[in-house]
Amino acid sequence: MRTQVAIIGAGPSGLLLGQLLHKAGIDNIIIERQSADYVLGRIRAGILEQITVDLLNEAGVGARVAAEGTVHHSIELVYRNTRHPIDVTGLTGGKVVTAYGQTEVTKDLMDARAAAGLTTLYSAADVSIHGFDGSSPVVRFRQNGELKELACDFIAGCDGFHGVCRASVPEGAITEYEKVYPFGWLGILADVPPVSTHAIVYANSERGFGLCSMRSLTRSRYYVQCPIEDKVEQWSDDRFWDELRRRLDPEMAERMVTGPSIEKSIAPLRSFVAEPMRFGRLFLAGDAAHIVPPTGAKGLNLAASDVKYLSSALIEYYHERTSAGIDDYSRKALARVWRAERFSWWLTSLMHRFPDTQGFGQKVQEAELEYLVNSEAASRSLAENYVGLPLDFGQFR
Ligand code: RFL
Ligand code: PHB
Repeated sequence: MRTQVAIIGAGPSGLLLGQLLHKAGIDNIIIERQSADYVLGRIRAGILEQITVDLLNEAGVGARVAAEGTVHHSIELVYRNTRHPIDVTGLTGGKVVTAYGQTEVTKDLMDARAAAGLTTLYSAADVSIHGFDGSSPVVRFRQNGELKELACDFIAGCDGFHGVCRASVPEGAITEYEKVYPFGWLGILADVPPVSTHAIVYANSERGFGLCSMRSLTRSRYYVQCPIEDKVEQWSDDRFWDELRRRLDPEMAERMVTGPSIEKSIAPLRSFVAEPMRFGRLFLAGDAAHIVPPTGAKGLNLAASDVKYLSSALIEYYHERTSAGIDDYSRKALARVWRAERFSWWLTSLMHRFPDTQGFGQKVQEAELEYLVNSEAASRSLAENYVGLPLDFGQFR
């Protein structure tokens, strides 16, 4: 088998890259470890920056997000059990974010890929990558017990944090920066109307962080900060609803509709960046290269911006026969990655209870929140990061 770009991983990064390259006439094959159903069953992100929605349009899959996504013009911050709206659209000259689940993004991209007759090899075992430091990279894997080989010009490592691509780079050629947070998020999905349909609610409380999000007008996604060692079995639905209510303002707590959960999981929180994002003919994109804590809703959006930079660079390579774009990919992508890392770390630090921040820490957080909601400059800084900094931000200054 041979293709121009071998893409490892059929998450949002890999699928979006495949679609953008196909639109530009560049041949690609995706190799995915899991089955398509397994990939679609993972409940993850829910908030899309306009840049991400624009890319979905560019990839030809923007119709359903336009019809079914919910546009948000603000966010709500809760502290001392009082709610404070931040007018994100007013503070950013008209920008918005869209509530639309990662599962739906993945489904739209998978459907478009199938409709275009493009190859995705699911349930591929023992995937390994070779020769990316030379001119003839190869991907080897096993499917239905049979050993297969895919020759290509380039490999795109879109295989997430635990993937094989970053791990295949020789030690010493990569620098990793990491911060692990001393708590997790317990998330539930429930078929109840969201308590807030016009804005995501972020709550700082003495009992820990709480978040109210949505997947549709009839499906809610809620989270509470929990000890990292907790197990899902320790959290009955009743315990979850009771805890979330206690972290919100009384009016919202009263109004919240509860019901049985249809998914419940605990996710660890981590900040991580691997530098650089290119090694010869291997490029890393999305979670394969970096992780943010979910507080800023940046993970999926960063995956999308990496893919925008990478697809443009590869298109330039094939159409104009210049390597300038691919040579600059890592620098460009990392500049945006670090801005989102900073924002996600800051919002995580501001909104959570840390084991070592007792009374003083809580007071300082409240003082900063007070400043944030009362200072236009501070609110604007939050808003411009939340909607997503421009793709060329700071590149030309
Ligand atoms: P993904 O989605 O992890 O996809 C990688 C794909 O690669 C496959 N794979 C392999 N394939 C072949 N060979 C191998 N050796 C392979 N190893 C792995 C995997 O099966 C998978 O299909 O990475 P991608 O595409 O870069 O997308 C990134 C996003 O998924 C991620 O950033 C976000 O979901 C992060 N994230 C959130 N981001 C947000 O913007 N807002 C959120 O609210 C939010 N919530 C979350 C999240 C991530 C979570 N995780 C990781 C558990 C909540 C959770 C719980
Ligand atoms: C989600 O909908 O899952 C979500 C929304 C906003 C966040 C994190 C997660 O900041």
